[in-house]
Amino acid sequence: MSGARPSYDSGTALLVVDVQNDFADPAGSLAVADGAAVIPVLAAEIAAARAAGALIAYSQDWHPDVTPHFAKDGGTWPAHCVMQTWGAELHPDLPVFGHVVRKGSNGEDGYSAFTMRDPQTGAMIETELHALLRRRSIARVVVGGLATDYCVVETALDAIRLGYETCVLRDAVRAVDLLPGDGDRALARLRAAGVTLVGRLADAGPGDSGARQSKGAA
Ligand code: VGL
Ligand code: ZN
Repeated sequence: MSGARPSYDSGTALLVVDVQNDFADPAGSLAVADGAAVIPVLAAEIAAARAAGALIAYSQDWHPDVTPHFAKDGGTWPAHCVMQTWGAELHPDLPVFGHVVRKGSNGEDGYSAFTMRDPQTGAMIETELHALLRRRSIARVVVGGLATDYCVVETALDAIRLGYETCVLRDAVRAVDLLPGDGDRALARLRAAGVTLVGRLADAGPGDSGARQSKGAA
């Protein structure tokens, strides 16, 4: 699976990570710079995946009002993706054809669509995603969404750790970049772990015009 576009078949799953209003809409509480730009790219991938009979799964960050994930409760983040609120909804422009996997509903912490951490015991808990992919005999996963340096990187690292051939769509991810360069460092971690990066757009920073760059696909 290399080159500018992944190929889809019934053994491949497209994982659309956290394309929710709080991340993708500029008015969201944890808005990712240029986050909505992933939507048309993902829409094309979703269409290609559907046409080829691939599985499509969407993850949704789905937090209670009070969770150690939020700064006000001892964690890192402003409140975001609180279940049953506008911010937690998948972005209205995202075509949704497939399973939605919610994570964090019981106050678990973490970023991956595959695993969550119990804040009391520190134990890792699986979401239903791995079982779903196994049930469908999925061997390869293609990942895009938000944000590169949190949920995308952790989801893709879990995928390769679980034995899936894993590729990340560079044109369909954007980073939080709490520290400048976090998104690029996440891509480097992915490459080092054996994840294939496809597409050509570098992780666009605020000063980037959004023009395609020819840094070359990894
Ligand atoms: C995410 C920060 C906090 C993400 C989720 O989806 O990347 N980032 N919760
Ligand atoms: Zn979150």
